[in-house]
Parts: sequence; structure tokens; C-alpha cells
Amino acid sequence: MTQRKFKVVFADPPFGRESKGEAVTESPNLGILYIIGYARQRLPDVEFFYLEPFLSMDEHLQKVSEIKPDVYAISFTTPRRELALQTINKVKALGLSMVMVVGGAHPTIDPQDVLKNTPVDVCVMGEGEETTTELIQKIQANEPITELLGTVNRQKNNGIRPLLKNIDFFPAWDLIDFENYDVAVSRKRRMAYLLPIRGCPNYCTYCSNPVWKLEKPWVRQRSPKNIAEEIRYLYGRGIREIYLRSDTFNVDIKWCLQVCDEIEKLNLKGMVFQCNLRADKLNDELAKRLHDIHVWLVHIGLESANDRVLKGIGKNATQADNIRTLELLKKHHIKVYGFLMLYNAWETNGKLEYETPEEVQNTLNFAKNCLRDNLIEYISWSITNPLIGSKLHDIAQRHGIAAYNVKIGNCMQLPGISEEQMVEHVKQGMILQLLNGIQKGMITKKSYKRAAQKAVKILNM
Ligand code: B12
Ligand code: SF4
Repeated sequence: MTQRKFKVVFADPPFGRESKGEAVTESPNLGILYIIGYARQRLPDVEFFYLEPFLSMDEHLQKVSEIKPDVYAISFTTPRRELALQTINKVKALGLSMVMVVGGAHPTIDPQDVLKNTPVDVCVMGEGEETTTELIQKIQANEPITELLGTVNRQKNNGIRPLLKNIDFFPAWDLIDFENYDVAVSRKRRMAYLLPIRGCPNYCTYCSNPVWKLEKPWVRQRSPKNIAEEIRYLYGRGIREIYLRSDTFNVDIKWCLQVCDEIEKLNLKGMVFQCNLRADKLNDELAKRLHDIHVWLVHIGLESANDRVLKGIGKNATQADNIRTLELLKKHHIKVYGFLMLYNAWETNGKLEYETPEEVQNTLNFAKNCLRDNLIEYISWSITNPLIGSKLHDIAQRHGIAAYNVKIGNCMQLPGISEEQMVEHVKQGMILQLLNGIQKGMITKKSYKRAAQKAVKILNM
């Protein structure tokens, strides 16, 4: 008689098929795929499953019932907390016997929230590969799991586990059918995200990236050869566009140039790229090499057109850096997707400081001019949200300014600035974004839903 395999289900919250065209279904969960890729080499007798984000709640529950896993492990971010908690409670109500585990950005920053509001057994904090592999081993061997490094449970916080030294391995791409994923801005079908670096060397006040800020080193790079091997594999799977999705690709220019060399050596016909860059670290040589390897779009968090604000939020880039980088990319025929924030806040020696309406207007004008001069191709705005896990969250708590507005969502109540004024500026930014999207032919069949939602939102403002 064959023995039943030990089964582990990894899951995203079920956003449903109607979430197609939204950020949540642009890519499979790379964190989950990385854990499976790492763990299954060490646990050959374990069967892994991945319940993807486009499933409906019913489909998700149905699959769990059919698989009857020994371990159910779900990943989630803070903005998706509600759906995740609901899902965990519904899975528990199926009455199956299994260990329930959570991980990812939100459980890392607020494990007590998850332990209090759901029946989960274990929260994995931070990088998950080693901790999850050991956890599964222990569960399989019926050993106690209350003292495992990198986890929190109702009895004990076991502290954070040191980061992996070698990150030269691939996500479990074989579990994925790329036909199920689509992004708003791409030139080719199919597209995949790839992570050349883990972490980011900066610590902007508003950024909530708790998984990678709990311990040092904040940045680890993969070897250029290993990155190229993954690109070759993805090409073989029919991928013709890759978004190098790490927070910042240009942390180390020398290494970046080596990555470009390895990509060029692959000589993959028809392959194009996008990447994320910071504005303070681009030189002419790198911009040229990015163009040589067919990077056609670069995403940059410009955030604000005001040096006072950029300094306050710890961006480590000036307006002059922003402009220089935009010009350099234009010179090398690389388009830019610029991300901007409105009404940011920070603290100087304990005193609350924030972006004034004049400064916000200046940022809006800057964006308009950049679009006119083809320095930026696409733009996106967000009102600053003091997300848990960011320094700004603590600042907002200290000054009691965290707020919610029905029209613009989570934001901050800044002294002397009316909500109407904030809404008006967000509206201006969104109109500019929408009109630009229409003009650039960005509103295609695949992104019409997002655009329509935006238009309705603007009309209701
Ligand atoms: C690529 C990416 C995406 C992709 C793919 C999602 C993914 N998770 O891979 C897409 C476009 C789909 C996406 C969507 C969103 N994202 Co996103 N995304 C990223 C990005 C840039 C890289 C993620 C990544 O792959 N990292 C590499 C892997 C190795 O790390 P990881 O995902 O954190 O996973 C590790 C650990 O967290 C842990 N782990 C993760 N899940 C689980 C589950 C279990 C059970 C266990 C045990 C462990 C574990 O182990 C993993 C391996 O080490 C990060 C920023 C960053 N640098 O991390 C933002 C980030 C995770 N995203 C974020 C946000 C807000 C979103 C959205 C809400 C945006 C939106 N407007 O809708 C959605 C929500 C998606 C969701 N499912 O909830 C925030 C989360 C902030 C927070 N405090 O919650 C981040 C940190 C960016 C930021 N600084 O604001 N995102
Ligand atoms: S906003 Fe970007 S540059 Fe700043 S800390 Fe977050 S990931 Fe790094």
C-alpha cells in the first residue's frame, strides 16, 4: 500500500476572477513560490500546492477540502488583511485537522493582530524559506513547534531568524500557468516578474517593507549568472517580457553592469525588460547598457518635486537627481513610469512637518511639464497612507493624525489643511493620470476595468 504523502498548501487570499486587471493578479506570489522552490529540494516526500489569488472564496475552500492538507499556509499584506482573516476563519470552519500558518508583510509586522483575530497556530516573521522548511519538518515528525526561530505563537515570540546568505535559487515557476496573469503596462505577452535583489538600502519614512527591514544586511544581490539562468528558463516558458521587480535595480552600478552583460550574452530574440531604478544612482554608461539589453520602461518613485519634502521623507534623492535621471533615460530612449505621492509628512526633532498645498501643486505642475516634454511616459499618484510597518505609521500615531476619508481612503489629517483641499489635489492628479493614459493608448482591453474604476472614483469626488 502506498503511503499518503504529507501535503502542504500555500495560499494567497482568494481575490476572485473579477480581480483580473488589478494589482493582486498581476503576478503569482513570489514569496510563496520562493519558499516552495527552496523547501521541496529539502523535503522530497512533501507534496506542495499553491492556491492562487484569482480563485473565488468557494473555489479556494473547495480545493482545501479536496486536498485535505497537513499544513495550510497563507500569505498577505496589510491592505489585504480583511480578506485574509476572513479566509483563515472560513478554512478553519471546514473542520479539517491541520496546522495553520501565516507569513508575509502583515504577519511579520503585526503577528499579534493575526493571532488575536484568527485561529492560526504559527506566524512566520520575515524571510520564510528556512523557517518554513524547518517548521514543516517538525510538524511531519510530530515534534513541538512552539520554540522555532523566526516564528511567533500564542506562547512565545521566538525572534527573527538571520537572513539567507545565498539567494541564488529560483521560485517554483513550474507550478504557474502564465496565461492566468496579466499586467497593466507591458509590450509583450507573456510577462513575468523576477527578483535580482532582496531588500533596499534606503528607509523612506512612508515605506512599509517590514520583511526586509528587521535585520541586516538590508540588501542582498543574486549572482549575475544565476539571474541570467532564470531569464533563460523563463524565455523557454514563452516569457518575452520581464520586469526586474526588486525595489531598486541600481543599488550597485558595477554589479548592474555585470547583470546587463550576462543578459546580453543570452542573446534572446524578442525579449524586453522593465525595471525599478532610484534617481540618485544612474550614470550614462548604465543607462546606455539598460537600453542595449532592451529595457524599455523604468519605474521611479519620484514622490515629490520639492527638495524640502524629499529630504524630510528620507528619499536620499534630490529634485536635481530626479531631473538628471529623467533626462538621461530620455537620451537613451527609455520611457519612465513616475510614481508621485501627495501630502507626505515626517518629523524633525520630534516636530511634525508636512507637505503644504503649494508644494503639492508644485509636484502636480512638475508632472504635467514632464509629460509634455516626454520625460515621463506614465504617472501614478497616491495620497500618503501611514501604513503599519512604516516610520510614518509611528509618526502618525504620535501626533494623532491617522485619518480615513471616504473619497481617498487612508490618509492623514494635517493641521490647517482641509480634507476638501486634499481631495481636490488627488482629483487633479487622477485626472492627469487618466487623460495621459488615454492619450498614450494605455487604456487597452486588459486595463479598461482599472481605468473605468478610476473614472467612476473621480466622478464621485
Ligand atoms: C512583487 C510585489 C508584488 C507583486 C507580487 C506579489 C508578491 N507577494 O510577490 C504584486 C504586483 C502582485 C503585488 C501586489 C500587491 N502588493 Co506588493 N510587492 C511586491 C514587492 C515589490 C516584491 C515582493 C517579493 O516578491 N519579494 C521577494 C520575496 C522573496 O519576498 P516576500 O514576498 O516578502 O516573501 C517572503 C516573506 O515575506 C515570507 N512570506 C511571504 N509569504 C509567506 C507566506 C507564508 C505562509 C510564510 C510562512 C512566509 C511567507 O517568505 C517569503 C520568502 O522569503 C514587495 C516589496 C518587497 N521588496 O518585498 C511589494 C509589497 C510586498 N507589496 C505591497 C503591497 C501593499 C501590495 C498590494 C496591496 C498593492 C495594491 N495596490 O494592491 C498588492 C497586494 C497583493 C497581496 N497578495 O496581498 C507592500 C506590502 C506592505 C505591507 N506592509 O503590507 C510591499 C512591501 C511594498 C511596499 N513597500 O509597500 N506586489
Ligand atoms: S520607498 Fe523604495 S527606496 Fe524607499 S525604502 Fe521603500 S523600497 Fe526603498
